[in-house]
Amino acid sequence: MHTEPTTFSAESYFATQPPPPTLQQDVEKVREFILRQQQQGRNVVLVTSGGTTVPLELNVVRFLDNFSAGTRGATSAEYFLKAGYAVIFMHRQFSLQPYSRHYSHSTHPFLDFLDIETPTPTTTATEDSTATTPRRISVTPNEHDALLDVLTAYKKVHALGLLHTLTFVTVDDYLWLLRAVSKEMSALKRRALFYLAAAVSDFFLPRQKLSEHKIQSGKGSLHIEMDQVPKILKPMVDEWTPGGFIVSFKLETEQSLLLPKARQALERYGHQVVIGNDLHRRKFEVVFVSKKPLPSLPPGIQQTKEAVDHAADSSNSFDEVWLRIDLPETLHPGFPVKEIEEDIVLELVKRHGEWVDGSA
Ligand code: 9Z3
Repeated sequence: MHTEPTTFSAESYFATQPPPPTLQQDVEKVREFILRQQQQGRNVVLVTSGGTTVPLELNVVRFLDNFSAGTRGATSAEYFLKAGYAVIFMHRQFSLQPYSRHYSHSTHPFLDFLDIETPTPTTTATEDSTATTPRRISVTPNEHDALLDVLTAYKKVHALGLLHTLTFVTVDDYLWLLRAVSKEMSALKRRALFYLAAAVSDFFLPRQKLSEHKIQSGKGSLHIEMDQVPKILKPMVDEWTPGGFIVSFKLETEQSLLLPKARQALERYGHQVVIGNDLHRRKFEVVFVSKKPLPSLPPGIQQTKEAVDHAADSSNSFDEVWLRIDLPETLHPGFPVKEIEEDIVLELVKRHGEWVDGSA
């Protein structure tokens, strides 16, 4: 059966698509977390991370997914915590998380660097004495210091209650959670920072068009027409969290599209920063795109029409700052010397600081 595509606005989307069952509980915990941080005068950043799925069936057997492992989000969350922010880490279930990301089961499995200490045999040892001697584990010496640093930071963040974690799986979970958390964060006004690094599907299947049961293969090929996910940045900026400093990411695979698409997003949604990244260069090169402020004038003096027109001309109205880090080609080809997220977060902390104190 062919059905016409539906164009969803944010409003019609939330009016017709059901919320995830745990939304209310999640929101209450977020509210408590924000209140605690507010009482301590902390800035709070919402970091979204990892990919969203699009289920093809209600009793879901198949779904559409994307490549994101959540490295950008998990790494950035650590640097925000280091900079004194409280972090709401909203991530795709089972994607990388701050701190534990260093010991991912696929790239750096922790069992590989734990040793079992062999008990020293004594003169009176019987055959089964080792079975009763408490066995201990230790960390391989060359991993010891790095683990100690990670563990120290992790324990401190948890003892101080600075990290709150939320999970999503589908794009619907993501949209509902994002709206609810943004509204809660509006209580923080300018102290709220949004760092939208999750890889969000552009297309989805609304509940009304989902097959209830597993799609059968009997008919040969499979044709699916998906609807466009509503653009939620506009209501986020205008209604959900006025005053918040919003940073979105723009991902492209064609380098030449990066700047035009980033500028277009800023024009359309009116938020503060778009960070453009190319899929293959994202670990060592990103571009910060933001609107140029109008030149400041003495109090009481109006902007001239020329100044406003000049800024409105898109070739004049954007600041574009590239952040790049070196690649030590000879040592580890393709692997940067440091994590680019360290520089991204440093730059954003500076810009958000200016936003909070009103100088931006
Ligand atoms: C990003 O561009 C992130 O930097 C990556 C990080 C997903 C590339 P990894 O998780 O990758 O470290 O492997 N995120 C935003 C992607 C996105 O969905 N952007 C939308 C778009 O490009 C706009 S919000 O249209």
